[in-house]
Amino acid sequence: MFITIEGGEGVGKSTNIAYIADQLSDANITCIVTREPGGTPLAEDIRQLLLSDRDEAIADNTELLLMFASRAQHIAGVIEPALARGDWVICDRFTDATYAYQGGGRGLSEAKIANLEQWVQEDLRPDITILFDAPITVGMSRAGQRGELDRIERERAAFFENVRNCYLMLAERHSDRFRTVDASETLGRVQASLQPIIAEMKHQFLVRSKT
Ligand code: Z5A
Repeated sequence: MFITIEGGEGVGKSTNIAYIADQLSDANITCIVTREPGGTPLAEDIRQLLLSDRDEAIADNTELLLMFASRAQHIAGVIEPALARGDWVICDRFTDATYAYQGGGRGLSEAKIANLEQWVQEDLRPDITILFDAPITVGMSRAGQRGELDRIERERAAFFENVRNCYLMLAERHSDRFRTVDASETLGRVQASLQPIIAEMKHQFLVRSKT
């Protein structure tokens, strides 16, 4: 299975990915955890280009193309080989983040993103996407406690409101694969609400093992 984890800044994606991976590995499901932008040495270099500060403004189209350049490398080097081996992949952000940040946040057209998605990914799409949703003030205050903010994290509140609204719209549109979790709750409650989703994944593992 190809599982993607989405949501705004500081909502708890990394914290809960570790929890989900532990639960799956306890059920003898071999999974790799990876992230975007990044996931291979070259893709991590592109991440640095995208997130570090520079005097020259990055044009919106450049940002979009770098996201997909990183993704193309990540798919070829990590995601497809893992899925071909039969491993599960848990990816911290994927193309829904592009729709949310470059589409919802920067205002780039959905059609442009959809073209790149088709070109770079062909028929690769996530099987399940877990959206960690919280009011932006919650995630920003959690992320802010970690210290220095990167180039995208320094955007204005309106940008992040648009990102959040776009994620919620995607969850509604793709309700077959999206599972939305209220990430504003305590960690204990968030992990309790992950239980039925993890149970669903384990069930899928049993079904797929038999076929
Ligand atoms: N980006 C893009 O624009 N387009 C794309 O296509 C892609 C990405 C793929 C890098 O992503 C940036 O790239 C991101 C979008 C853009 N930009 N921004 N801004 P990233 O995933 O590396 O960055 P991030 O969203 O900022 O992730 P993060 O900061 O690592 O946040 P997180 O993983 O969701 O949160 P966390 O580290 O697990 O938790 C944050 C803190 O909160 C931590 O101290 C936890 O202990 C605490 N925490 C977690 N859960 C709770 C609860 N429930 N209660 C209390 N405290 C909690």
